[in-house]
Amino acid sequence: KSTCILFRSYSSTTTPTIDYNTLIPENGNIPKSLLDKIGKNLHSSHNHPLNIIKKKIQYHFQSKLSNDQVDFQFFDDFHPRVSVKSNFDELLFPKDHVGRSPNDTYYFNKNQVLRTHTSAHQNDILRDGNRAFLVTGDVYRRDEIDAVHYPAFHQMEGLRVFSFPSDGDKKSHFDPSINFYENQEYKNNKEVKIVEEDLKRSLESMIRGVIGQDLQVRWVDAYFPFTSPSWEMEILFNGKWLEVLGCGVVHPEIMHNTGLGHDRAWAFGIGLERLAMILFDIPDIRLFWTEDSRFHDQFKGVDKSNPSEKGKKLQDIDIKNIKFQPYSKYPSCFKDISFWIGDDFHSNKFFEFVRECCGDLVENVELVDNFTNPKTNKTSQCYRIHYRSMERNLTNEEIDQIQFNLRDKIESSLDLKLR
Ligand code: FA5
Ligand code: MG
Repeated sequence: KSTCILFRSYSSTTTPTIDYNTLIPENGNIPKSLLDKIGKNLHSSHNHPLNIIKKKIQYHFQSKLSNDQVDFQFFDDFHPRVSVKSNFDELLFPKDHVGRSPNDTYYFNKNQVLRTHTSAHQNDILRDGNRAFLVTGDVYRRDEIDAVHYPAFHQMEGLRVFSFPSDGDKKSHFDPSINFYENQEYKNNKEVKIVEEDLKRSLESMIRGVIGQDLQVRWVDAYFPFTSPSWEMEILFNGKWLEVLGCGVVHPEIMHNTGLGHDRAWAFGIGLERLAMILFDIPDIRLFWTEDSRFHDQFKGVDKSNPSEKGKKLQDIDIKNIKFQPYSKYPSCFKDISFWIGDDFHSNKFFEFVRECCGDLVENVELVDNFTNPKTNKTSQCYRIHYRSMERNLTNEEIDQIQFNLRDKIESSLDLKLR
């Protein structure tokens, strides 16, 4: 893994020749622990750090950009159950894009998923006639387990449409014979360049407004099926470049399909946990889901607005340099588990099974050994499961019991044989 790409993202272009549809179980692949997250709406919970971040970004777009006559609409409560059409097809994901794999995405059934990103709402909102908006919501991805990865997290999507004075040519910009991901004439087009500049300027000013004026920012070329050209923004944090958002100029085919073929637009998608972790020094992504008052008390009263007064102009929230004070780091302990894997084994299924079976006490799961017997061609893997509670000391007996339960159930659920 490279140092800056901490998330497996939709910028990956690997295209194995698989029909993912055939891999989707009839009753879906969503564990109950995740279904329980739906409706928690942490991003709308007053004084929750994710709510504070959301409002700070909304405030920024509302106040800083409203002088040039754009009124950003805010959408905060779209349900995370969306169609495959919205999440992938209308965003021009190729049929064999790895993001569609049920190893990466939670499916209710062949046609409906837990949205994997807030981009899933772009097309509908554009079709409804909105020209500038922010959408915030919980998103879900099957992923590895550690301090910065959790299968449920939050994103904010931003999009803004631009019209250019027509030179009499009323043709849609979309042309199926042009490869907009590569075409240089398109990428160097004057309007596209203007949109690019506005996008980068707006996002740099937003991120500095939220994190700090002296923040160092850089742009890295990226690929997303639904934008071209595309970039990722990285910020320098504790000496390391961290990816915080993906963005780009909306693909002309999407503009065309939503009735905006003459216009251009920019769009971005930003992860809220990552920003909140930086801003408040929150060390572990699981803390966002805790109900422990020692966590929530630290953010009480930061947001002075009255949650019942909706629709009022937002005030910026002064976080007064609040830093999360860990209320004690209880010791961790680890247990190893080794098994022979079959062809159908996928590490994400294992991570998820561990999460499902052992709950949020699991802090981290790491592969510590991978061995293929040259004679039998069988592969054995050993994973180390680190346990830690955010709230209390764990006893050895308790962890033994959890690990025993895991071993007891795992063979009948996953394609593997314990060693
Ligand atoms: C997307 O999800 C695109 N929809 C972003 C986008 C929108 C591009 C509009 C262009 C136009 P990506 O998978 O890179 O891209 O995720 C975007 C951001 O979400 C990341 O930069 C990161 O901040 C956050 N993120 C992604 N995966 C995780 C994860 N597992 N845990 C926490 N945050 C994550
Ligand atoms: Mg990314």
